[in-house]
Amino acid sequence: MPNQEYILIKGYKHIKYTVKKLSEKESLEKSEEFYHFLNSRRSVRKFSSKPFSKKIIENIIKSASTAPSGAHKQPWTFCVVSNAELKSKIRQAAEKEERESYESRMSERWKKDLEHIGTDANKPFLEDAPYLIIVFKKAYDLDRNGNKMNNYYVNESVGIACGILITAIHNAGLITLTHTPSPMNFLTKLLNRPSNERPFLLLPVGFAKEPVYVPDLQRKNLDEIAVFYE
Ligand code: IYR
Repeated sequence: MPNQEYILIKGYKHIKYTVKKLSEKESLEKSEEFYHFLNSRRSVRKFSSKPFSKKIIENIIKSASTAPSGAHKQPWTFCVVSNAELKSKIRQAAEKEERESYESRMSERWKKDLEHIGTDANKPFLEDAPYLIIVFKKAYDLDRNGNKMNNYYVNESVGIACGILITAIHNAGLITLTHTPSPMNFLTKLLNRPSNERPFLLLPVGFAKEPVYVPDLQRKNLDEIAVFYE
């Protein structure tokens, strides 16, 4: 930006920043509206293959990348898969791991806890959704000469970015769900990612295949999730 107001702090440029001022009434209304909007988000497991513009996915990813991160390292890579053959390979590999998990890796108690959600080892959404976003965390970065550069609070940073990603998906009128096949290393191989990147989360993005039903879940009340020290 030309002629942008700035000062130097310890030799580093700091630009003038202003946040749009709201009246208390506007703030209350906006916070309430946003809560209701987010409270209408649900994880949906049945996707239609209805296509939509890649530009929407690009905006969603740019939104996620506004997340704060340790030392502003932005330690993430968002891989977007729309290629049918690759989606099919991902589905096959994920279902193989999931079958193993549901059959022997997950405890009976864990499976019991999941029963009401109705998940199993079949993951058709990995082929049905027009886009899969696979989020990788960067354990470290490499400079031009291949030297390791540290990243900080990587899990926290990438977790926050994924929260914003999910919010941006909902804001665009699309659906997603957080899929965490375990172990996830097959994604590193299939997507040919470098050794400093580790798979973090997989999110199919698209539209629901109507009619769609979701579990009748209740969210915790404020007094169960917050403590006020006044
Ligand atoms: N990763 C498996 C199992 C699973 C685990 C939890 I915790 C969930 O909330 C949902 C699923 C799967 O994707 O089916």
